[in-house]
Formats: sequence, structure tokens, C-alpha cells
Amino acid sequence: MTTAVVLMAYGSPGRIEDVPAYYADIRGGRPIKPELVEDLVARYKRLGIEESNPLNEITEATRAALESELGLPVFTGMRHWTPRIAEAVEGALAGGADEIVGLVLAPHYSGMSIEKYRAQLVDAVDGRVELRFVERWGDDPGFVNLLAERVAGTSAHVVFTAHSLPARILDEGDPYRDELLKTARLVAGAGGIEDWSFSFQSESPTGEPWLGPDILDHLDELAARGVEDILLCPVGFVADHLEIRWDLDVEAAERAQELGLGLDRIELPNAETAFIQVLASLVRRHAAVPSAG
Ligand code: FEC
Repeated sequence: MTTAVVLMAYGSPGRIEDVPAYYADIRGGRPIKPELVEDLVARYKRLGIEESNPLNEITEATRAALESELGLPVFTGMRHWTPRIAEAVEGALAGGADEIVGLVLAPHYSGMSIEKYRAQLVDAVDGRVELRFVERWGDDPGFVNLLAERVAGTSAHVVFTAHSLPARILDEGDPYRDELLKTARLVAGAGGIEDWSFSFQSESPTGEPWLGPDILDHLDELAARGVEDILLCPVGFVADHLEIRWDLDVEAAERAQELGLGLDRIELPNAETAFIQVLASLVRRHAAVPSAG
């Protein structure tokens, strides 16, 4: 059997001119207020993203490192930008693959997240080859230990964070929040952390309630409780996305400063070797014929 990997990511605009089309893709055709587009453009600009985007370079570095670790072809497919998931599938098929392993660079399952990647992948494969899909990996011991090492020994209050989603997912029985809390508990346990809490971040202004507490409100609560130092540990993101570099490094950092709180965050796994080994192990466990290594 010839296996190829389709490594899926949310996607990030390549250049600043791409932002309106990228945002339109995220909204799936639903209207966007012009001021929201302007605000998004301004956030990317303030991070220095104009002609190229470092996040896409991280994704490419992750792809290349995973390919060399596995000795199998790995194709990047973005949910909201190029190269699309469908392009990745065509690349895999053109290379002669008769099995595709789909892996998303987001650890926790939600019908509003992982399921959407899967739908694009299934559509693109269209039954032409065997498809294996890694549905969730937030409790993978390698991933948990990687994060635990980054929080172990801190004397700060650890706040685990992840992207929020509309609160209605709870009524729909979606496991997303439970899976996030499980990762937080496992990382705290493995890192010997007793003083911790969980907070959502990066909610979108869609006009409906989102899961909370939001990180900015949570910082207010922690300051009111007398906490002095905080270490942020994102568990739902694996790379330096806008959500990390803007929502945490700029917005949360500003709020912490106003409140007189010390605020630090762990380094995200990005394309680090230890993280590539976690991804490789996930692929090996899901492929029909395990690869060497
Ligand atoms: O360029 C970058 O670095 C940002 C990439 C990016 C990642 C990401 C991750 C997640 N999102 C999730 C859910 C939603 C829902 C909406 C939504 C909106 C946005 C917007 C941008 C954006 N998201 Fe995202 N998300 C990223 C980027 N996200 C930009 C639009 C502007 C804004 O709200 O700031 C609301 C959609 C709607 O309006 O209908 C829902 C989830 C994740 C984590 C899982 C994953 O990575 O797939 C869940 C990275």
C-alpha cells in the first residue's frame, strides 16, 4: 500500500491583499460588516504581515519535517486558504497514493472544527482511495508531555486556553469543551500544577453567545482574586497563529498590564522536533501499513 498524508490547517492569508477573500471564505458567503474586515486587516498589518506570512512558513516547515520523519509524502491542505485540502488530495493521488491519512493541526474534536476539515477531505477523495482520519488527539501522551514540560516548575497560576465556539454546541452534545478540559487536566497532572484554570479566547462577533469565560474577563477575575503572576498555556492551538500573536501577546498582555498582573506564555510547538514526532506517531498509528521510524 502506498500511503500519503494530508496535513490540514485552518489556513492564513498569504499576503495582506488576501485578507478580505480569506475572511469571506471563513464566513462561507454570509455577509461581513466592512469595519470587521478593516479591523482584521489592521491586526495582520500590526503583526507586520504584508507580503508574506510567517504562519504559513511554520506550516510548511511542519509539513517538510513530518515528511522527512515519516519517509512518506506529506501534502498541506488549508481549510480556508491555499493550498486547499482538495489540492493536497490531488497531489497525493498524482504521486500514486492508494491510502491517505488525514491529520488536522488542531487537537480537539468539534462538529464546527474537525468535522468541517473531514467533510472537505471526504469530498475531495470521493472514494477514490482508502481514507484514514485522525479525529482527535488532545489526550495523546506525547502531546500532553510536550505541554507539561513547558508549565512544570512554574510558580505562576497557569491558564490553559483554547479558541471559543458558539455556546449552542453544548446543547448539541458537542464534545469540544470536555476534550479541552481533559487536556488541561492531563497537562496539569503531568506537569505537577495544582494552581490552574481554563479560559476561552478569540471569540468572533457573530451576534450569538460564545463559550466563556473569555480570557480578558478571566484576567479581571484572577486579578480580583489576588493572583499576581500568570502563565498562559494554549492547548487548542499548536502554532503562532493570529490568535496567539494578537489575542494573547497583544490584547491579553495589555489587559494584564492594566491590571498589574505578570503575564507570560509558553512557546507553541510550531515545527519543533518533539512535536513532529508526536504528529508522526499519530500518522503511524492510523495508517494501515505502519511506516518505518
Ligand atoms: O491567520 C491566522 O493566524 C489565523 C488563523 C486562524 C485559526 C483559527 C482557529 C480556529 N477558529 C475556530 C473557529 C472560528 C469560528 C469563527 C472564526 C472566525 C475567524 C476569523 C479569523 C480566524 N477565525 Fe477561526 N481561526 C483563525 C482565523 N473562527 C481571521 C474571522 C475574524 C475574527 O473573528 O477575528 C466565526 C466564523 C463566522 O463568523 O461564521 C466559529 C476554531 C479554531 C481552532 C481549531 C482550528 O484551528 O481549526 C474552533 C488557526
